[in-house]
Amino acid sequence: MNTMATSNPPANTPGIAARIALPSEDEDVATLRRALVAKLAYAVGKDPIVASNHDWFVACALTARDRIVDKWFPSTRNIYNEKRKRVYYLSLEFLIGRLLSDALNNLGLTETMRSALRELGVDLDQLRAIEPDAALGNGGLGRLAACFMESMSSLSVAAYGYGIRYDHGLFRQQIKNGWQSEVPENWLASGNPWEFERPEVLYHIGFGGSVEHSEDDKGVSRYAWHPAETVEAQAFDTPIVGWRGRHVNTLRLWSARAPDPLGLEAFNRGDHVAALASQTSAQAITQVLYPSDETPAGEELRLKQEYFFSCAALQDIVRRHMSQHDGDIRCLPEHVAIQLNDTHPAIAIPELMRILVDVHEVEWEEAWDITIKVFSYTNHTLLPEALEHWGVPLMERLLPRHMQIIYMINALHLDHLKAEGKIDDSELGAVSLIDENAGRKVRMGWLSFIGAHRVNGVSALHSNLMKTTVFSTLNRIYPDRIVNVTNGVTFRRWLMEANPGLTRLLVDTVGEKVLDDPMALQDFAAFADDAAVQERLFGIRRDHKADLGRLISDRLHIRVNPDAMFDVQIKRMHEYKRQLLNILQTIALYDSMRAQPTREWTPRVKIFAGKAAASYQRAKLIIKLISDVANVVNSDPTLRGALKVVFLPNYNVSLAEEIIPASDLSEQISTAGMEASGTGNMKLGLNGALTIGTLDGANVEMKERVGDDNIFIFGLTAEEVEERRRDGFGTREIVAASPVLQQVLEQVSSGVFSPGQPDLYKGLVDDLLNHDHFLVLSDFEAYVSKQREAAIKFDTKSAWRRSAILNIANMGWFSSDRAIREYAENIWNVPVPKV
Ligand code: NBG
Repeated sequence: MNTMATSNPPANTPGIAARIALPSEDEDVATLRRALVAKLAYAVGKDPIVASNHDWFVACALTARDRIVDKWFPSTRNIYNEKRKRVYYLSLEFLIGRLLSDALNNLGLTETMRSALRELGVDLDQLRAIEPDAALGNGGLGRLAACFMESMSSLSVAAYGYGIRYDHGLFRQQIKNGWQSEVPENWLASGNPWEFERPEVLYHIGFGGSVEHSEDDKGVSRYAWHPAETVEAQAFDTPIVGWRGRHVNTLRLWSARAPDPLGLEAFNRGDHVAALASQTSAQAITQVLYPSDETPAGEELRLKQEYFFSCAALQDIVRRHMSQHDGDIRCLPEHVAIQLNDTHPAIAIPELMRILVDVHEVEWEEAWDITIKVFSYTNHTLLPEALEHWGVPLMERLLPRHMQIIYMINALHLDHLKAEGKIDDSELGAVSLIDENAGRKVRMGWLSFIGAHRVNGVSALHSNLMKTTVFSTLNRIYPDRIVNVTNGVTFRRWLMEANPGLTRLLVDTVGEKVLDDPMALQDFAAFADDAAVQERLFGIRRDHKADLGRLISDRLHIRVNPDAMFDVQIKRMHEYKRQLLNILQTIALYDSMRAQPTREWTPRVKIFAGKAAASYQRAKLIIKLISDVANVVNSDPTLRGALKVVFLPNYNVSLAEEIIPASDLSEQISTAGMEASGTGNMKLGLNGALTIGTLDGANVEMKERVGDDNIFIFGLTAEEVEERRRDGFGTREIVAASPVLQQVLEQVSSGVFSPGQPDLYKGLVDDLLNHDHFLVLSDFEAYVSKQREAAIKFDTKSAWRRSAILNIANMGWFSSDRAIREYAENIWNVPVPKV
């Protein structure tokens, strides 16, 4: 037995680096202190005597950034000198959250910085909490992009991230009387110390106008696009430092502005508003993430955003390539791999064709060959409503040349398939890039598929379903194109920074190698039955639960018992994720507790957090139901605190970092076949939570790795879901057979939780009974009985703890480092340097 593990240091003192000398941690406290004071004076312009915590945060971030920059230049120079192939990750979302802990942790400076600040009378943790959370993403897709950026830096893959610098990002969620409302997120209000503004990196982005056709001397048709409107894309660079400061990549985000910001003639005429109109309309492009696309204007703005950043990125990529490779555009695929994160940047495909054919006069066939070799595409969802389609009239108006190119791609694609005998006439409609069914629309998913050499899903199940559902015909025609890369998460953020106590325990038990090699976590399995290790682990976890309890009490004035099971569902609010199933089970549990108040119930805290899309009324109603149930349950004295329900507002990355290390039970209960992967499941498992979930997304692979005894799997499989949907739901029979369910539905429907508005949830329940598309009722009993099993196991401390250890030990494979290696090898064809 490892005796080190039995020593019991204070569970939650942060900073593994204090005990583990990292190579870069050679800067001493005094030097750093001097650097901080100098920054405060000369960059922030404040005297330490009057400096606020925010001033110190900026000084601290700038001090860290200097050290990142010192590593940034050599990284960039190496890539350049070695003529390394670069990866370009195009994403509408980069949900990076706060960066201070990432920077300090990866530089190995956390403890030195803490001490330097302490000598100045400043507390590092308070500074961390001040940093605004960069909400440049919505959910898993955006957080994945952020984890991938960090892993690419950690693995020294030469990479750029390209996206949008939203002034307001995703909205801030407020909950008033149980209802969600949205207010703009002002993350830039006090500046952003991490970024470098690049006024000189500026590209023109055109919209609208006309296409001029001509013939050159050889009689070849040439096309020139003359846009009617131009906006400027200006770059802002954020350096992303990898683990141990080995390598630094760039996240380049674009901000929009008008080439002519002030119409002076109008201004002098006294029409001040008109004078600013072009600036306002340009800036609208980079105001918010996911502007509502319910109106035609909103739809147009969304397409403008997508073209805006794709076009700026491509101009930047091509400029860099041409300057480095003697103006030879034809060797682009040897030096450039572009990953399309979902279809949002799919317009980059016709844009590259336009650059190649119209600007560089490459012949069509060769241009198409180059394009396919350069691009690859990740699909993140099979939900039909999320597959982007742009109306042909809108495309023709906004991007006339691109529409022509898409028509051409389509015609050649269909001709080719027919000539090769790969499809017959009846299948033409299914593979065409233009959907003729309900108004003519461009299928961006199809465009991405045929314009990329690899198309990947994000879990084994999801990739297989891609082959058999949405992309079945295309997959038959191009059988090697779809590959799988199961998602991963960066352990630097989700283990080391979010849970330093656990990190230290892992170092003490399995050794320092665990900091560099996530697979070394496997060795932790040897401690599964070690009582001392169990004790220490659960001491650490209890401290996190107490912290989260304080946060809940501060924000919501609800008191929770840190020894209760923290049963957690944190993710976007969506019907397929089935927060509704969870709250119905909560009501059933509440009913049982009230019916038998003297029984020894496993105390539970049900924790929910997540945003609903602004226009998604049903999801907002489910938030309201959770809040209403919380009000009733939390104030019921008969329960004596055995059950609490909490909805934490404004879920974001930093809130996730607080909740995850404090979670016991991880709710991953989507309707099977609908969650592409999930990544919260991995983060929670890594921190020692046990999963209750369906056989969906990456849960399937988690089950294979942690073993059936260490995960609570229930419910219909993806195939069974399909069958149910085909053969009818039989909801009335299901309800008739379950008195518990009957009672729960009756309570919700009759207004027990909404006495002021007794009919509020009637429609919700009626819909479940009539058309339970997400199979909430079908899975209800199985879920309730798994929840009972989970409670029994929770009460058997040693069994639960053993499973928690085995979850942590088997999560190594779900590191985003593994995922990035797979992309590098199977998709991008770039070497991953050995460290
Ligand atoms: C999400 C899926 C998740 C998946 C992430 C990252 C979108 C459109 N999709 O299951 O719902 O984990 O992508 O791949 O955000």
